[in-house]
Amino acid sequence: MHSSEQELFNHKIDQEVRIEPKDWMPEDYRRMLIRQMSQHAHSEIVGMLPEGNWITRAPSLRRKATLIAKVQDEAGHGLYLYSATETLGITRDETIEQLHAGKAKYSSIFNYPTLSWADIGAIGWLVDGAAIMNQVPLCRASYGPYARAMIRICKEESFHQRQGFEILLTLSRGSQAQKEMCQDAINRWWWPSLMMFGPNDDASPNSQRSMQWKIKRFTNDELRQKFVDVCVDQVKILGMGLPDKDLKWNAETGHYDFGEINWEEFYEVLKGNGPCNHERLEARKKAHAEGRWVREAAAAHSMKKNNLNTREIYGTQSAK
Ligand code: BYC
Repeated sequence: MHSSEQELFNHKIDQEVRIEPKDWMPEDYRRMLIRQMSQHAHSEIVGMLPEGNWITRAPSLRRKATLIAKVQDEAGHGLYLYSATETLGITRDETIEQLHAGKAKYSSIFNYPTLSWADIGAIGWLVDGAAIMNQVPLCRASYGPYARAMIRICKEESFHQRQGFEILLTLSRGSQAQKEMCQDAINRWWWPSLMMFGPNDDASPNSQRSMQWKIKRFTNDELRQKFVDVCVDQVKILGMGLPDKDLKWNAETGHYDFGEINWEEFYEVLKGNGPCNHERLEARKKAHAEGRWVREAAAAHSMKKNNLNTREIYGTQSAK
């Protein structure tokens, strides 16, 4: 028998038993999840913007249809994650308000511009590739609703990663100008993709507790290293290079060593000073304001439908 709720919680974490919304949980665990999950949800939604930028300019009908579907998937990911976050006792309105007020973060990567069509390929290959590396372990996160949402998200992300790689593969076999466009996109997205994994482990204030609670299963540096190792092989298939002169195989560690990340740039982006921070936040606020009538109409419709259902039920009962 367990003498306290805290012990029962610890026992569940030890035994890999999922924590569910109505279970007792420490306040700090709840807060840690709300922070990470809501920021994750915001990232999915803000992440639609750089790619949405290319829907009207996709080079063929097939590319356009695929890109629309991908951007739509990101909206779905955001919605599952907002719903999963709501199970922790915060409303969707509150989390969105935190984003719009600049209090909640979203992934640094979405503050960079998409300058050419090749960027859509690079986002798929590198950004979605980094996302998968980080998110597959989250399918085993200790909080049930988060882990379950991640399963479907990861399936869709792996399709996204492949469509991005295929865009780059096509460009890499094209004209000289297309090859250059491909290399240029890789050069610009490589370092920001490495930053997606977060600060180095010794500068990551949340990692230790998150790992103890089995929310995160690997540290930021562990996942970043796995990602680098995978990309070094994949870039060879493209016949392209990665923009890092320090990248080299280390037989002792069995991994690729890589150069120093520009952490000053990372923290500037986090502070709101990246190339597109202002633009992204304004776009979200505008969309939210312009979508107000849709939310109100949906709420009114739902209320009307519920009233009708209630009447139908009462009607049946009174006829008995
Ligand atoms: N950008 O202690 P740390 C996608 C913050 S969506 C911004 O290591 P933690 C996609 C961090 O929040 C990709 N902020 O934190 C979508 C913390 O600040 P606070 C999003 C970052 O949580 C559409 C502080 O720095 N994926 O892929 O242990 C289209 C210290 O960090 C970043 C997720 O959200 C960053 N890169 O670890 C295409 C995955 N890194 O909150 C693709 C879920 C760190 O204390 N999240 N910070 O003020 C996670 O796995 C973890 O939250 C992180 C950070 C690994 C990101």
